Amino acid sequence: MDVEGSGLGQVAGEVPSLFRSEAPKTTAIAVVGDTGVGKSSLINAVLGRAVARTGIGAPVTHGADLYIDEIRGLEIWDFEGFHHGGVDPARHLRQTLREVSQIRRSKVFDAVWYCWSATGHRITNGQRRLVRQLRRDGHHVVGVMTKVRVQDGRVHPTDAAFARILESAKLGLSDPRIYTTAAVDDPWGGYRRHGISALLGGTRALVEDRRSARRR
Ligand SMILES: Nc1nc2c(ncn2[C@@H]2O[C@H](COP(=O)(O)OP(=O)(O)O)[C@@H](O)[C@H]2O)c(=O)[nH]1
Ligand SMILES: [Mg+2]
Repeated sequence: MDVEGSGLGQVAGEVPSLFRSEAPKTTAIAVVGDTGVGKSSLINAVLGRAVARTGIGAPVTHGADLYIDEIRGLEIWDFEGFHHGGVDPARHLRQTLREVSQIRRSKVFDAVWYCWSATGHRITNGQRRLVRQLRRDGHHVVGVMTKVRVQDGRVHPTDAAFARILESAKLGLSDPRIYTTAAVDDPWGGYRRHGISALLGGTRALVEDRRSARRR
C-alpha cells in the first residue's frame, strides 16, 4: 500500500510531534538507601511493572541501573545499596553519581529518593552523613519510608511515629515531609500497597517548583 499517497504517512509523521508537545519534561530520580530497604520494589511499584530486580539475601543491584518510562517522562536510577562496613558508602555514592552524570552528560538528577525502611526504626550517623553529602553536592533529597504497614488507609502508629522522627531529625531534606510507602500488598500481614502516587506527585511538584524558581 502506498502510505504516502493515502495520506497516512502525513498523519503518522504528525503523531510524534504531537507527543513531543504534550510530553512532560523528564524527571530524573536516583533511588538510594541501604541494601534491602526496598528500593527496587519501590521502582517496580512506580513503573507499574516488574522491571527492577528484587531479592532476598545478596544485593542484586551493582553500581546503578537505569529504568526509563518515556510515556510518563520518568528516568529512574536504581543505586546499589550501601553495605555499611564495606567500601565507604559516601565515597561510593559520590563516585557512582559522578559516573552516571558523565554518562548522561547534561543531565543531573532532579531528585534523590533517600529510603529508610519502616522496619529499621532508626537513623544512623552514616545515613545522616550521606544525606548531608548529597545536599552539599547540590541534590534535592526527598525522604522516603519503605515497607510501611497500612490498614484501612491508616499507617501503623509505630511507622507513623518513625516518620515524625525522621521529619524532625534536621536532615536538611528538600521536602519537609517524609513520604510513607509500601511497594506491594502484603497479604500475610494484611497490609496494603501505599503512597506511590503521593511520592511521585510530591517529587514532581518539588522539581517543578525548582524549575520555575530558576526561570524567575
Ligand atoms: N512487605 C513488604 N516487603 C517489601 C516491600 N518492599 C520491598 N519488600 C521486600 O524486601 C526485600 C528487599 O527488597 P528490594 O526491593 O530487593 O530491596 P533493595 O535492596 O533496596 O533494592 C524483598 O524481599 C521485597 O519483597 C514492601 O513495601 N512491603
Ligand atoms: Mg535492589
